Amino acid sequence: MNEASVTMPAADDLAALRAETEAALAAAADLRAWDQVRVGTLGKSGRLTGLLKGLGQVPAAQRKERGAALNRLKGELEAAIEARRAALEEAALDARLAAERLDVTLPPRPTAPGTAADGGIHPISRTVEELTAIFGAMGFAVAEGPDIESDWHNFGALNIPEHHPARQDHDTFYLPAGADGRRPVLRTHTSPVQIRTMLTQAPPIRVIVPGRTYRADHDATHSPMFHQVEGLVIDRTITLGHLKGCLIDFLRVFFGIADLPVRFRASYFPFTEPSMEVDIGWNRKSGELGKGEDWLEILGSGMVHPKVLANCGIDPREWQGFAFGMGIERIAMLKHGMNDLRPFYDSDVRWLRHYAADPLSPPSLAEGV
Ligand code: 2NL
Repeated sequence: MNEASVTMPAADDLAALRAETEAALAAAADLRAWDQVRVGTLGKSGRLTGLLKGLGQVPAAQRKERGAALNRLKGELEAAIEARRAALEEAALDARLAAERLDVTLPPRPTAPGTAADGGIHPISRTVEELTAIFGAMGFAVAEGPDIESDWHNFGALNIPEHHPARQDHDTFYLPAGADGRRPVLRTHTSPVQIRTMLTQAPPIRVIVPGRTYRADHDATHSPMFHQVEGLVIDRTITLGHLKGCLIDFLRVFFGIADLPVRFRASYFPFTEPSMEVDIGWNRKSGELGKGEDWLEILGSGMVHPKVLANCGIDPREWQGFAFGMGIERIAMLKHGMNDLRPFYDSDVRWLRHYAADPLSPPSLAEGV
């Protein structure tokens, strides 16, 4: 190779390489084509690499200038190649985003009944959702607490005396005594959560407490584990009138019967004074609610006993209020015409399918519960 042939492609060959590389980059429609241009230019046997390798053959007089021009071109081509990669990647991402766009607001396609994809809300959960919607609209918050309780939170603070039948072993699940010699209990009602609420929150208080409860009892209408909801309202001027209005409204909305007859009947609980059992009208023969001459006991209620307030550090001369409690299985059974409590916990998929609620239609007061 004579000197002339090496020195001849001076500026021209570099300009041509730049133009051709830029054209090839512009023509590269995807990252595959782009990579071919990159390797063909900067790779081991690439065109620019070849020119750089040939630098040694360039006469010393021109070598410096030629080397500088090649390095400039290398920088320019590297920048152009990198810019094209970024543009192609962005275009590829845009295309994917357009192609894979999801409308997360679309309802799911209906599945054939009974296919594995079907999911439903258990009637206990659904009933808790309904209770929460109704009492939530009346300004109640939901409170939660532990299932394993101290004797004091479950009984003592509630003015339930030492000899009360509810404390007997046949009603209450006791756990082995702890280091302090006291036996914890599985809570027999959700009242200890209201006790904890009064101990930690200053009045006014307006809470409902849905949750699991435990009693040593098992037949068609009793389960050793069941669910209760209790409510508690404490303020300066809360009266029996508020209790009645609140519970009448709740029962009529929950059962969907605008003129449901509701009766308050004097009763006794250690933690309320006065205490009232609440009945709704029904027809015992047909089981129909709201019609007929018969009364069905549905919940217990009363004005919170001053001793219970004092036990929780609330001054009963300044604050008063009402409380109530009911069984969740029981009101769910009445609402849906169920006659046995046990299937709630059997996980029989036929029963679940029959009574499950649609997860995509949570209860709303606007549409009716
Ligand atoms: C029923 C009766 C009731 C309460 C629960 C309560 C809670 C506190 C203070 C006062 Cl912390 N009362 N709860 C009051 C009256 C009745 O439940 O038959 N439940 C199934």
